[in-house]
Amino acid sequence: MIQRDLHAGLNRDISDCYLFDRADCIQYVRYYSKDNLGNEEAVKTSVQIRQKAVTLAEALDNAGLTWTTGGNAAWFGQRTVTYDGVDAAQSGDVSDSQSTWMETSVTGPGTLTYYWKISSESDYDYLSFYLNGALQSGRISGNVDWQQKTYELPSGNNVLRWIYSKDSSVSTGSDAGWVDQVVFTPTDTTPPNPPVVSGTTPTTDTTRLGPGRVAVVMETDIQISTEQ
Ligand SMILES: [Ca+2]
Ligand SMILES: [Ca+2]
Ligand SMILES: [Ca+2]
Repeated sequence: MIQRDLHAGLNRDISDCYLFDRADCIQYVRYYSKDNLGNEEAVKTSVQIRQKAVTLAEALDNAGLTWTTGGNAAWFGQRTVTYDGVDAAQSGDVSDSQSTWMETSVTGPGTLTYYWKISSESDYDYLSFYLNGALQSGRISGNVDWQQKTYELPSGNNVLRWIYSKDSSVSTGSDAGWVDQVVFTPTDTTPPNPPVVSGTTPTTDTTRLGPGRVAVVMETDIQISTEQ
């Protein structure tokens, strides 16, 4: 005799997540039951709305930059804690004595700005910014709401790295750091065009002042302009 147990052996068949709008996608989930002979039967289909994954480039609003992430966990894009109301990068989930970083590089000179925020154990678990391998002053810990940072970057390649790092014990708050709106504005180093000098060929005017005397007048118009 076939006995059907709707709970034992219930398994799921999950479809692709079909794009629903910019942030969400729809996924179909079909549930099966299995009888005592091993036959499966679909018992329920449901629809779930899921958030589409956010890339780091999307989250940090700078598609022109290439982002890498590593350490004991990966930074990721999310839409829950943001400065711009849309998306931001969040540090990966790490344990005591671990760290997680994300990195990109830009060609200077230029101005770098970004926003960051942290919720961590104050004075022990930090969100830090490294420029070309050097820790920059003003790392944050504890509960610091969104604040903007600005750096003047030297010429050449600049490696930008954000690290969330924990000491050997205690986690408080959300135990995470966030970064949003990374903007790099290169300094315009193109030399200005040299001034253009234009004018008429000098003319002479010879006037007799009297017997044997001549005054020579030379005239020209000169315009100096700078083409932008
Ligand atoms: Ca974005
Ligand atoms: Ca963003
Ligand atoms: Ca700690």
